[in-house]
Amino acid sequence: QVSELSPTPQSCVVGKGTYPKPSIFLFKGLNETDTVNQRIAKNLLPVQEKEGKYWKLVIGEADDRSVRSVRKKVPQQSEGYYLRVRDHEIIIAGRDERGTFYGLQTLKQLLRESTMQELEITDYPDVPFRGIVEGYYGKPMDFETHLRMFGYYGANKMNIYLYGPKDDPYHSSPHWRQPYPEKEAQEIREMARVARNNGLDFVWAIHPGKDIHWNQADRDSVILKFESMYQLGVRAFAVFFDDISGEGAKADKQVELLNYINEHFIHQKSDVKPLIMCPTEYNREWTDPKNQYLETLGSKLNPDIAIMWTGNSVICNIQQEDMDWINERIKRKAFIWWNYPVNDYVMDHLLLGPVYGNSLHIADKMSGFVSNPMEHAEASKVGVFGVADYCWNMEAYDSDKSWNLALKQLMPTDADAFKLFAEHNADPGTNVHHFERNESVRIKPVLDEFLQQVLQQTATFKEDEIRTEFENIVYVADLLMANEDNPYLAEEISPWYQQFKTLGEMGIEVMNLYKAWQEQYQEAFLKSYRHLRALQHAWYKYDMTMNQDVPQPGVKTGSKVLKPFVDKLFVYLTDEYNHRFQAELPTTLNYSAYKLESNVEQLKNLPVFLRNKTKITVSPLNEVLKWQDGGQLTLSLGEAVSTTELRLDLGDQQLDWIKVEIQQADSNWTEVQLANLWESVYQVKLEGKEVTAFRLTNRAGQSKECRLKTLYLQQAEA
Ligand code: LOG
Repeated sequence: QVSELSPTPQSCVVGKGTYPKPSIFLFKGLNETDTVNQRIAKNLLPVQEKEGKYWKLVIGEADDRSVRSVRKKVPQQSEGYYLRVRDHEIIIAGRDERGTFYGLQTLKQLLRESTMQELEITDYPDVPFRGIVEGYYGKPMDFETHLRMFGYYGANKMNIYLYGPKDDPYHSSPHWRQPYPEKEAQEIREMARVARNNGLDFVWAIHPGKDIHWNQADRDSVILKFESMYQLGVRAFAVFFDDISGEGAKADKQVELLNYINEHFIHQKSDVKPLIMCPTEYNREWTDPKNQYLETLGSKLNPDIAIMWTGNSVICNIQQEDMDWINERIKRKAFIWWNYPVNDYVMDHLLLGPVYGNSLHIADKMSGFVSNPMEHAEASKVGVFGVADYCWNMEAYDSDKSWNLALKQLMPTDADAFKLFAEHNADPGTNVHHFERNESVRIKPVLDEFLQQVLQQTATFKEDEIRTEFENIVYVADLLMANEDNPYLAEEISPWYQQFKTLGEMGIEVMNLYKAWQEQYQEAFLKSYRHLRALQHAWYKYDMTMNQDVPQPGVKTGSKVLKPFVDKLFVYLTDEYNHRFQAELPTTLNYSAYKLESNVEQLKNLPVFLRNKTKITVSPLNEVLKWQDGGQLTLSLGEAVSTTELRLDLGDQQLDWIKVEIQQADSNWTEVQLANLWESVYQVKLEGKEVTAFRLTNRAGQSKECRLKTLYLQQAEA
């Protein structure tokens, strides 16, 4: 029972006594804690159940009279608490009010059980700031979702939430200088209030670096904006300089501004938390020793300003030596911005696997650790739960245990079903960050072995196990689609359930195909073949029509292990069949025939999609693109495609430095002309030309910094 507490307490000693769960509390010391804690305490038990013997609930902070008897047991660490359950008496003594708040959260979890266990918990967090940075590209969470999430973050003992969605125009350009319109302002006021009631520091971040001027007017702009946020009840602030280039990216200028804000705003208010900043070189891969960017921050930035850091690259796992490397440079403990489970670079995938990979021995090397979620708030709870557990008691963190608990809480009535789904929806697929997650871990060795046996034409053993896996997938997908535990979750991810079902059906059918092949039963083979073709078509259609309004459109599931297995087996068996019976059954899959090649580091692994069946689209890049002189991107189409236009937006209004060439059936390259449509949007008119490939080259004679916002080739209507 107690093993299900999360985050895992530092110490929990269970005694012998077991008691029926309390139905009435008699409070002691209630008015010695703060109003938030009072409200939580009063709501612990439903009001209607007022029958039976009462339990005494004693609450207070270390120095309060009410908890005098256990004063020495309260941990010294801030936000720590001591909780004791004995026969009909519960004591919660916090080191401070936040500590008491956490004691109450633990009690809430204990009250979910059917009985009360005698126990003593001594508990405190390892990492000082633990929480969320809503810092992704894409649709910011809506107002109600924010309020709901704050409850979840607080219940998992996170204590900080940074508001910085890239696509909020009042957080970043164009409107960072202006105050929010009335409606949004009132929403932020309410968000700050609800965050506080859930034990969270609500940090409002500004992202001014795209067009800031390093002068007094813009120093005032930042302070005025902060002041307007202060008026709305915001008491913590951050300045983000990520994903910018040019003038805004200069370390000494950033330092000057930040120290100024610190002195003239943060320090002027007695109730505002220390400032947090996100640097432009926020990961090691992007640091250029020549610039001495980090060293400048380290030596000149006021030591009470926290500096964020994503690790060795944008999305990665963090080890001890990585922490030492950055801390040495910035002369303080880095504040980790962990880009997981965010999926703004692979929006067709869900990241639902366990939280793992970071060292369990780095708690004392960081000042904070915050997770950047997916825009799917509910689905992100899987990752958030793990992060909260990891940050609280790092050395004791058990990623699988934590993951199981998270899944169970998210979908209590179908926890096993949800787990099977999550197992097969973990990896982001091919991506520019080279970030990978384990997927389909349980079944992968079985599939690998089976496939090998088939290919080597030796006896196969595990067909039943594999078939059962796919049958379970179909079964589970139906359960998930009907499940009503969490309507928000269903709203976010139901397209993936549907696609998961199709994948299960394909799996079953490919096993039928195998069986027919083995038994040399031609008619059955053809029947399975036709069904597989139909399922492949359904998959493709779904991928082409659902979730289209995002940078990486479509719906992918099981893309690391299951889908490749099904495809490989299908192609192999059909080829064999064709060979033996001189048949010509097509084996073409909906694999993209498009091939992107580049010698520009950041462009190498970019996914390419067909959007709405007509636009051959290169996935945009979130971060600043550094394109070296002569650097090239080539997209081959695999066949001649009749096209009407090529569209290009590199965030640059003067695109004279890009050479665009197309290749036609004669395989010669011809240069074509870019015409400006508006702002930084450019077009090449192709007027029905049959194109087999196109390429872009930087001919500036120097390296260029730009953004890859839009790049697609429009096909002519068939
Ligand atoms: C952005 C962030 C984005 C994330 C993942 C930081 C500091 N900035 O590449 O807004 O959600 O990566 O795509 C980032 O991570 N840029």
